[in-house]
Formats: sequence, C-alpha cells, structure tokens
Amino acid sequence: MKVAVVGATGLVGTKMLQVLAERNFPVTELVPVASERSVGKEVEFKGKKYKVVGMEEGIAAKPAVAIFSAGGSTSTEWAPKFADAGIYVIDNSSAWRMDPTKKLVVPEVNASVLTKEDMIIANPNCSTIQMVVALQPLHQRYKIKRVVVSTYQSVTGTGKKAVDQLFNERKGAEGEMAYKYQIDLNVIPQIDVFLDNGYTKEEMKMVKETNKIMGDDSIRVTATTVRIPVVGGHSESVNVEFANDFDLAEVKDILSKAPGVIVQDDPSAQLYPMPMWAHEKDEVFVGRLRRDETQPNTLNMWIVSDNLRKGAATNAVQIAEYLQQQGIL
Ligand code: 2RA
Repeated sequence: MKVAVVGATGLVGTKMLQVLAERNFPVTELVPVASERSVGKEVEFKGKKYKVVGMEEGIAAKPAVAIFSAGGSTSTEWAPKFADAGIYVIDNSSAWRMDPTKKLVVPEVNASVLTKEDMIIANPNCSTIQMVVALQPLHQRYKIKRVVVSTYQSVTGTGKKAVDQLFNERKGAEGEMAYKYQIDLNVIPQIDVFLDNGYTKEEMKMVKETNKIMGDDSIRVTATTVRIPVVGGHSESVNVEFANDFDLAEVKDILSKAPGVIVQDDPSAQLYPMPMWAHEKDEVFVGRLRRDETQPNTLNMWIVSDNLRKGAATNAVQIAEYLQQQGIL
C-alpha cells in the first residue's frame, strides 16, 4: 500500500516512519511529504531512501492513506484536499478533533465508530490518549462520574526546539527558548495558551477529548497540565470517582486484561510506571493503584506512556491498521 507521511521530517513524523516499519504496516511505497523548506531532503524507511516531496506532489502520488503530523493550519488547509482526492487522512493535529463531523479515535476505546465514509480521522492529544486507554475498561465496569488529573509532561510533547532548550540549559549553553521560562531544574504549570476560563488549551483538550472518545458527556473531567524536565514520556496522576464501588484486586485484574495496558504495581518491590521504562514502548503503563480514602468509590492511579508513540505515532498507525483490517484501506 502506498502510504504518505505528511510532516515526515518532524519529531512525530520521524517516529511515524519508525513505527510503520516496526509494526510491519504493509507499505509498498512511502511518500514522505513536508513543507517547502524540507522538500528535496531524504528520509530513510526500511533501509531505503525516499525524497521528501511537497503537498501537491503528495496528492498526485495517490497514496491510499496519509498520516499527517504537520500542525493545525497545514491540516486545516491540506487534509480536505487529500480527502477530496480519495486519500484517507489520519491527522495528529488539533484541527479536526472537536469537529462534530469527524471521528476522534483511540483504537482500544472506540475504533468501532469508524466507517469507510470517514476520510479525515483525528488522532487525539497525547495526554488524553494514555488516560482514556486506562479509563475505558474501568468505566465499562464501574461507570466513571468524575476524573481529576494532573500531568507531568515531557519536552518532546512540545517538539525539537524544546528538547534543544533542555539540553542547552543542561550544558549551560545559550540557545532559542521554546518556553517562556527555563525548563531544566524547573516545572512549568502551563501547557499551551491560557483560555478565558483560566485553564490552558491542553487542559481543556483533556476534558473535551475524553468525553468525545469515551462517548459519554456525563463524565466530568478537570485537569492541571504541567511541563517537567523529562525528555520523553508523559506521566499522569489520576483520581477517578465511580458511580459504583470497586474491588482493588478486580481493578488490577481488569486493567491487566485491558488492551494496550500494562500494570506495573507492586509497592513491596517499589514497582510503578516511570517514563524511562515506557520509552519506545507502545503500551500505557498503570500503577500506584489505591483507594482514595477521603471519599467513597474513588481510585487513585498513575499512568505513564511514551508520548511520541502511543501518544501520537503508534495511535495513528493503529488507526491505519484498523482501517486495513476492516478492508477500508
Ligand atoms: C504536549 N500535548 O505535550 C502536547 C503534544 N501534543 O505539549
């Protein structure tokens, strides 16, 4: 199958190429697409070199599917043009996520909403993806009423410029700033811009996207999203109130059997999820499972995942795999 990766030279685009190769997605020909300044560069895929082409050329190549990670404005402009040419688009930007005519998909949770009419499919925000993978199986059993989440997000979530800022600061070197403040030896309680309600855009993404993916607007979500000086892997402290009481052993059992989840939870061995262990893994790691003793039916948990993989590239490739399994691609 001919597959285009739009934004092929960026951090997420590069990860998409890696994940497509590793998961053996049946790519017969790769069409790497990027902005004008990257056209002509080469990217490597499965030991072969491919020349990066521009948008028009990407459409003319007629891939079956285009996986986009090129930013919101590029997606707004170009995803419909690819779709009009009969090319399925899986888009990693925020451009289409809350569009009521587009599906927002985490395959473990709601792949079944997809039909062959969905020419543009939205890939959710990284911090939302890893949370809903762990919440969905518990929601099915105990029905979630409310979620309070605080995130600890790594700098790869911002992009290459932020990674450079962190390493420059560690070396004591000057360089461009991705953040308003120093990130090394610091914690920044702001991800994306502030909105009128005092929350950041990232926080409201976690609220709205969770409701849309889980298909349940009755779940109340409140979030505080925070940038920390970790290179890769997002962590989340999640407090979940259920309508029904739960049994902790059963929670562990449900999560251990849930698709895409690995439970790492053994206080006696100091075993819990950490970004360094989630690195280059496709799963969502869950631990620190314990009852919130301050109110009934409430669970505390700690969720970690590789934000460039399950939080972006892997989730997008899994959507493509699902379309292929369904005979849509
Ligand atoms: C971040 N959620 O970590 C973003 C990336 N999509 O900043």
